[in-house]
Amino acid sequence: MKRILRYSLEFLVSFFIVQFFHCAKWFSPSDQSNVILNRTLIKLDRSEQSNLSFNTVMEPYDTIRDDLAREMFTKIRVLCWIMTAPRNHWKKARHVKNTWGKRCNKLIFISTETDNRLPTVKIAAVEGYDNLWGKTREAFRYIWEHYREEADWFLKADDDSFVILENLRYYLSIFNTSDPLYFGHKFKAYIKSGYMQGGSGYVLSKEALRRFVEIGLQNPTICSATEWPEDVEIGRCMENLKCKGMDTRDSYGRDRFLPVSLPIHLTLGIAEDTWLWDMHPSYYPIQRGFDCCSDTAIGFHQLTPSDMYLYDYLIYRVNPYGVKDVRSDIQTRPHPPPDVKLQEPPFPGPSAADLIWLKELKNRERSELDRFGQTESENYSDENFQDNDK
Ligand SMILES: *[C@@H]1O[C@H](CO)[C@@H](O)[C@H](O)[C@H]1NC(C)=O
Ligand SMILES: *[C@@H]1O[C@H](CO)[C@@H](O)[C@H](O)[C@H]1NC(C)=O
Ligand SMILES: *[C@@H]1O[C@H](CO)[C@@H](O)[C@H](O)[C@H]1NC(C)=O
Ligand SMILES: CC(=O)N[C@H]1CO[C@H](CO)[C@@H](O)[C@@H]1O
Repeated sequence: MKRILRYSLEFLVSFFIVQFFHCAKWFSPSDQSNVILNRTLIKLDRSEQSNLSFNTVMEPYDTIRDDLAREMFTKIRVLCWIMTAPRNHWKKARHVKNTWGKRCNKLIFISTETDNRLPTVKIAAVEGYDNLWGKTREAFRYIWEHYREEADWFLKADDDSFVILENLRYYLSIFNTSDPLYFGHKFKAYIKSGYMQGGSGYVLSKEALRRFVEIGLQNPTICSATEWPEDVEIGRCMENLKCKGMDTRDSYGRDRFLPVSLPIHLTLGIAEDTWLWDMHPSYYPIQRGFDCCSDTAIGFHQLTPSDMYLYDYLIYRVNPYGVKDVRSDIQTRPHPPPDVKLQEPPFPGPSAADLIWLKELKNRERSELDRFGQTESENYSDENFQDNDK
């Protein structure tokens, strides 16, 4: 009896030791994650050969299980156009089509070269980062000419943006597209009434788009024909055309359009991204931690192509078992944003003392995050996934 007990005990101990190393192997930051990522890459490459991701019919309803979302899909029609470039058709844009782009009522890729695999709309503009404004003008002109009857709202996004269309429709449901409105994350520099940052997407009402194309594009004193960052230029144009740049925060002041990567919003906060803070401060106060971001968030920015699948999976496919909707106050219509009448002055930014405190915090947290990043994800980068064009 004693011997049996001893053997059982020994077996149990060795079992746990083996399991421990087994687990440790999985959690070790070395090769394992690479292998997993590599498998994803191989899969993506195969779909290139088999045309899987490009030539499939878009079936938005496949992804919309909820009756309410389905109803919103038909009532609040959103045309999405994606600014892309020839070298990114395959590298980035197709991943938008494979993920969130499916949920737009109409999805259009604007580029300077035809590519039937996406497909793209080729517009007559010079390619290049310095020429985005020219591309934007031509894109909106094309969309107004060809698709004005097919949508109520017109979203511009990049090939590294992610948009939750259901939350966009929910937010837009309190507005009238016959009013001259435009929406996004508002920055306060350059333009008196602010402008919407381009990366997390911005949205024009039909009336704003009409004014832009029929009035603005005819008159270079209203909409400049010179090259400046496109989001600043469209902001200037919107101001001149008396289109209102709306507050898109939720009623708790949390952002719905998130201009930098989500991990930054959730940890350091965008005020501590000095580049952003010095050059392009936000119009409204911003918050960090979970209060940074609304539970009805809409636009995200700075995603790698693999992030598209990560977001899609976490937002649409995972359901924590036994948890339906943790929010008790979700309304059939959203509460208006805090500054719905656009009377708040621009947020002055932190005081000098705050800035010193922020700087210390930033150095401390960034070095902690960097250390974490080095051990956990240094080797996640892969040639095919590098975002090296900005
Ligand atoms: C990834 O796959 C390629 C071949 O497809 C191979 O050459 C490379 O060594 C792999 N990398 C890792 C980290 O497994
Ligand atoms: C991919 O599409 C092209 C053009 O439509 C076609 O010629 C080719 O056979 C397709 N490849 C596969 C593997 O289906
Ligand atoms: C939207 O505004 C237009 C013009 O101002 C008006 O005719 C229309 O009835 C409004 N629609 C709704 C749903 O309020
Ligand atoms: C943390 C980690 O595993 N880093 C490795 C990443 O890849 C380089 C080169 O392949 C290694 O030298 C690092 O040790």
